[in-house]
Amino acid sequence: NGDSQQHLHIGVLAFPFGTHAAPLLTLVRRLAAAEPTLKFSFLSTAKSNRQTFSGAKANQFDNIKVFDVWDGVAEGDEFGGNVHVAAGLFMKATPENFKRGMEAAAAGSGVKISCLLTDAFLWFAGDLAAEMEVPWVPYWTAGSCSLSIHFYTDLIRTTLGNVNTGILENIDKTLKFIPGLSAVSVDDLPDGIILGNLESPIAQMLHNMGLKLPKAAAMVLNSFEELEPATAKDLKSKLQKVLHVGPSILSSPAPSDSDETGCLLWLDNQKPASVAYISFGTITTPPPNEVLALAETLVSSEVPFLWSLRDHSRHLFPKGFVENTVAFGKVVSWAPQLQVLAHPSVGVFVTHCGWNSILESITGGVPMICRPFFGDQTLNSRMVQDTWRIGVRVEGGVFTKSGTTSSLELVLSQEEGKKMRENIKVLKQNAIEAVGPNGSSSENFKDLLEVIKACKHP
Ligand code: U2F
Repeated sequence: NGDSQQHLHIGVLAFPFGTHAAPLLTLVRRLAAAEPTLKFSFLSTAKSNRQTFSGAKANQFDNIKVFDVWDGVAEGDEFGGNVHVAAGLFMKATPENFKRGMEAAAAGSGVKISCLLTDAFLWFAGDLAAEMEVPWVPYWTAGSCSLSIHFYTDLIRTTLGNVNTGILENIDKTLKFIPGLSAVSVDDLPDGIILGNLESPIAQMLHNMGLKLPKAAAMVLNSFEELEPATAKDLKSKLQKVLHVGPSILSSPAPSDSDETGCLLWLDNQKPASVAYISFGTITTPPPNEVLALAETLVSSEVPFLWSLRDHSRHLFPKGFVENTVAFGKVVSWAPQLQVLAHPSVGVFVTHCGWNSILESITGGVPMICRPFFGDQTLNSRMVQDTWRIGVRVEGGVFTKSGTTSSLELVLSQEEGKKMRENIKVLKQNAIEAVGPNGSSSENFKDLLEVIKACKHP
């Protein structure tokens, strides 16, 4: 009842890198708005909290409190490593940093924590929740396809072998033995499943996560069942509860980004479905030779383009690139991507296949040219090309002038590109229906709310 709900306190543990904390907060805001009597404590590193709650995204909920936890960098140390190193240090600081944070949160509010809602990466939260005698609800910020890979890591290793035991010869290298993944082959798997370093902090983290998932009271995903029906069905049959509640961009639209760089105005002056929008997410810049090849392709093909590239990578452009392409191209250091992809002038998205980018491309109705780099991206690009048929991997796998030219031509001007647009329209419609009244994602969200409201103090 309402009275006991007033005492429900949900500990929210974020993974502070890439596009992870922001989608988790989006989910928390949606829950906090749906049930104002619930109290949420949002725990992440100081740096991540600063970014997540900056500017227009400042916390406006009385029932969400924000707590900083230690990032694992020794005090006084100047951290100069990349995001992978930072993630390793952070994981070493867990779960102690989160335990301390939760103690502070409980002491501050005078209410014990009754449920753990965490980024699924934080696999140890399953044990922590058991220790605290509260339910664990992990949130996977990507697709079911990649979640399934981590759930089945041991099965994949025993079926196909691995870099430590030797990859089995003369066998079918596809993942036909996993529902929904028949188009996926060994080469599409993230590093650390059967190839690469199986002992890296990230590989171990994801392997552990896969093993812990059966402990989750409910597994929540930012995807919709209709996109990956076989995988969704399979995971539902294996785990306690699997709730696809996305795409969150449709179910919980954020206030529009401001168009400081004039991208939308610029797009207004372009022809319908003519522009290549180029972005590789928040972590990656392609290697110098590939930036060069992509830039040279744009110069010679004169395909209108909008390229989001951080300022520190501009030196990778060929000399005079920005000036020489000003008649048909625009380079910005950050674009309001969601609105850009929803703009009718955009004809193709050249992307690294981060999950948020894929969902934004689907809801924008824009086919993709994929150049994946790490993690779930290669697998996502396989699904885009061969399961959903809403894009292609860039010819040759990396940007070369000839390969990129023909991929652009294929998507923007050929029959295949048109077919991709039609396919993506169907998925877009499915996504809209999923978050609409009685849609699968709407129903799953109600279910999630019930799971959380049913939490009891130990
Ligand atoms: C990690 O992905 P990234 O953060 O690199 O990429 P996305 O999931 O595609 O998210 C990028 C977000 O940043 C936004 C864009 C997306 O919401 O709209 N953005 C923007 O607004 N303007 C810009 O100029 C550029 C980007 C990881 F690397 C992936 O493998 C995972 O799939 C992903 C989710 O877990 O996290």
